[in-house]
Amino acid sequence: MHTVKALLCCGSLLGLSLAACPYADPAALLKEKRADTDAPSPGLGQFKVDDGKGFLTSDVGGPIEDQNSLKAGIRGPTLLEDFIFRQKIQHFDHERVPERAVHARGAGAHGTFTSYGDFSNLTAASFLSAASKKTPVFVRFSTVAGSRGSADTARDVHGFATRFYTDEGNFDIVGNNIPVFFIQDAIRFPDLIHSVKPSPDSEIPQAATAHDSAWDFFSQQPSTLHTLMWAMAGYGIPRSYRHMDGFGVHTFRFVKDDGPTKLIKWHFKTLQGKASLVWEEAQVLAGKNADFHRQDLFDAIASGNGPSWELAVQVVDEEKALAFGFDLLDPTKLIPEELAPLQKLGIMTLDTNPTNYFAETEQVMFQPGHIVRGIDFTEDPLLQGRVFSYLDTQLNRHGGPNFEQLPINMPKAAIHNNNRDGAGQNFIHTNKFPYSPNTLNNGFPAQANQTTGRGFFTAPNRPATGNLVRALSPTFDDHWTQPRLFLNSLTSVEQQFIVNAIRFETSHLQSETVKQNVLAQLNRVSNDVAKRVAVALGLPAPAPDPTFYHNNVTAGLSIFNSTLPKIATLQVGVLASTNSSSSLEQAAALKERLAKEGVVVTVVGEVQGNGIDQTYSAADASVFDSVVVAAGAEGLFDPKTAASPLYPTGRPGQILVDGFRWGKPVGALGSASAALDSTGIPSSDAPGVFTGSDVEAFVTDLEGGLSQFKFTDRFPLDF
Ligand code: HDE
Repeated sequence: MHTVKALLCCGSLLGLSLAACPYADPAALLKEKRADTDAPSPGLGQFKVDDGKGFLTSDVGGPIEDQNSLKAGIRGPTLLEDFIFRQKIQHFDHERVPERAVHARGAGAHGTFTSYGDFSNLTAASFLSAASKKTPVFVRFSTVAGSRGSADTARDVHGFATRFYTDEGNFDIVGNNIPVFFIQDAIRFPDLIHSVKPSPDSEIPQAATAHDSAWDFFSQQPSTLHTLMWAMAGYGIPRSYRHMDGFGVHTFRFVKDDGPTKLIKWHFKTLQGKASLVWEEAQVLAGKNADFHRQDLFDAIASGNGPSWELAVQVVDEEKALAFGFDLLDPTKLIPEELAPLQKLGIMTLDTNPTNYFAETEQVMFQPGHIVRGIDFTEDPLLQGRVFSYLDTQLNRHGGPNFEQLPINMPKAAIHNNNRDGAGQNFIHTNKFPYSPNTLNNGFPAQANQTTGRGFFTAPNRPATGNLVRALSPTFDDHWTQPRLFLNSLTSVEQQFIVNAIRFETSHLQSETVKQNVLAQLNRVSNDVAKRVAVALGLPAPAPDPTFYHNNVTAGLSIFNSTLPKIATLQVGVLASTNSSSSLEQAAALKERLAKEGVVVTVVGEVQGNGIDQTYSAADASVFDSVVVAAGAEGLFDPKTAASPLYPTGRPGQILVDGFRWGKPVGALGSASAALDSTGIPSSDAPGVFTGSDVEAFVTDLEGGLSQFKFTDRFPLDF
C-alpha cells in the first residue's frame, strides 16, 4: 500500500527522484514523528518566570530602577527620553486582550485523562488506544452571558471546555453542562446572544436573562425551550463547577482506522455527584462571594481534592440517525440513555491550578475544529458554524494567527508545516523551502494521511448530496416533546424550582406581548407550568394545547433525587462564641473530626483569634453547605441578648435560618439546641436538622446530611 502511494504521489510520474519522496520509507518517517512526539513533554515549566531573585530589568534585559520617572529638575516635567517609564506604561496600557464575546467569565485547571482501555474497536483516536494511557488536559469552566468580572453564580448555561494534549495533536471538546443547545443553526447565534446580553442603551442587566429581549427571543424561537428548561432548573445554578456534568452537545463521529464510523455524543460524568444551589442563595452569593465557583475549584485542587469525571460516549449506528423520532443532527435533542447507554472510556482528574490566570486561563483558545485522527464532525448545522467561529474569534482576541504558539495552546505533539510569519511568530524556522510539494527540502514536511503517517482523515463514508437550500430540515421541527420529557423526569420540587425561576424571570418583563408569547410557548410544553406562571403574571390560565403532551420519562436528569458520592471539600460553618470557651473547644473538635473526611470547617465568632476563622460581620450561610451551632454559643441567638455592635443585629440567627431555608443540613450540639428554638427551626424529627451531645454521633448524622445535600421538603409546592 505504501509503495503504491509512494509511486503515485511522489513524482515518479513527474520525473522526480524517489529518494526525495517522503513516502519512500514510511516506517522511518513514522519513527521520526514518534521520536518527536515521544520526547518528554515540554509542559509549561520552560515558560515559567521565577522573579524570586535577580535585579529588576527592562523588557530587553538591562537592570533598571523604576520607582520614579526621569524629570528635568526635581519638580520639572517628565522626559520623553525616559524609555523605562514608556516601556512600563505602554505594557500596562496593552495588558488586556478582548474578553470572550461569550463565556468571558471562567476558571480553569490542569489535569490528566487516563483511558480505561483500547477502544480501537470504536475510534482510531490515539488517546483512547490503550488501557492506562495518560493524556494531559486543561479544562476551562465558564458562564455564558456575563462579562469577565460578573458573578459566578448568575443563572446561566455553564461552559465545560476540555483540551486533550494528545500525542497526535490537540483535541478540544468545547461543551456545556447542559446536553442541548438553544438554536439549531449557527447563523442564529448572534441573535440569541444579542437578545440575552444587556440592553444596548443602558448595558443593563449584567449576566441575566430576566429581561424582555431574552424572553422575546425565547418565545419567538421555540427551539430554545428545551435548553431554557434545563437552565431554569438546577443546571443553571450548580453548586460548583465540580458538581456538574459536561456534554459535547452535538453528535460527532468516531472513525476507525480502516474507515467505518459511528455517531457519538460525549458525556463527562461528575464523580463528585451533581448538586445545585437554590436561587435565593445563588443571588446572595453573587454579592457575598462573586468568585464562589472559581474559589471552590482552586481551593479543592490546592487541598489535594481535585475533581474527577468519567468520559463516556453514547454510540449510535449511522443508519439510526433518524430512528429515535428526532434527528441526531439536531443539537436541541438529547438521546435518552435508555436508547443508547453510556460507554465509559476513561477518567479525567484535575489536580493542578494555573500558575498565572492570564497566561493560561485567559489565553487558552479552544476550538471545536481542534479534532484528531479517529474523530470527525457531523453535518449538525450548529457545529458546522462553530468550526468557523472559534478560529475567527481567536484571531480577533490574539490579533494574529500565531495564538497556537502560546504555551497553553501549544500541542505536545511536534509541529511541522509551512505556515509562516505573522504577528508574534515565536518559531525560528530553518527550512528555506516552506512550500509543498518540494524537492529542495527532500519533500518535507511529508504529507500524512489515512494510510501514511497516521494522518487525520475525514471519515470516508460521509454522504453529501442535494440542492443548495437555505432552510432547516423538517426533521428539526419538533421543539416541544423533549422539554416535556425533561420536566416529566424531574421531582416535583425540581419542577417547582423551574416554575419559580420562570416566575422570577418573567416578573421582570415589561412587554405584555412577550408575556403572552411566553405563556403560549410554555403551554405547548405543559399546561400545568403555563398555568402556574400565568397566576404569578396575573394573566388568565391558557387552555391546554395537548399536541405535544406525553407522559414519557427518562433516567438520570434529576439533580436532587440522589446523594453525593463524596463529601470531601464541602463547607460547614460552625457558629461559636468568643465568650464561650467550651463552644470554641467544640468547634475545634468538629473541625478536626470533619477534616478526616476532607470536609472544611469555618469557625465563626464575634472577633478574630482563638481559632475563629471568620467573624459574624462577614459570615453568611450562602458560602456554607451546612450550618452548625456549637454548645455555649446559644446566647447569640436569643433576641433578648443577641445585639452586638460587632455585627448587624440578629446576624448569627440569620445565618442559621438561611441555612435551613436554603435546604442545607443544620444542627446544634448539646445546649445549642436552644438556638434552634430561638430561631423557630424545628428541632426534633425534622429531616436534615441534627441535635445531640455526642460529637461522634452528631458527625455521623451530619455526614449523612451533607451527602443528602439539600432537604427539599422545606420548599413549599404550589399544589
Ligand atoms: Fe460557543 N463560542 N458558540 N458554544 N462556546 C465561544 O469562542 C459560538 C456553542 C462554548 O472556555 C467563543 O473562544 C457560536 C455551543 C464554550 O474558552 C465564540 C455558536 C456550545 C465556550 C463562540 C456557539 C458552546 C464558547 C467565544 C453557535 C456547547 C468557552 C470565545 C454556532 C456545545 C470556551 C471563544 C472557553 C466560546 C461561538 C454555540 C460552548 C464566539 C457561533 C452549542 C464552553 O467563538
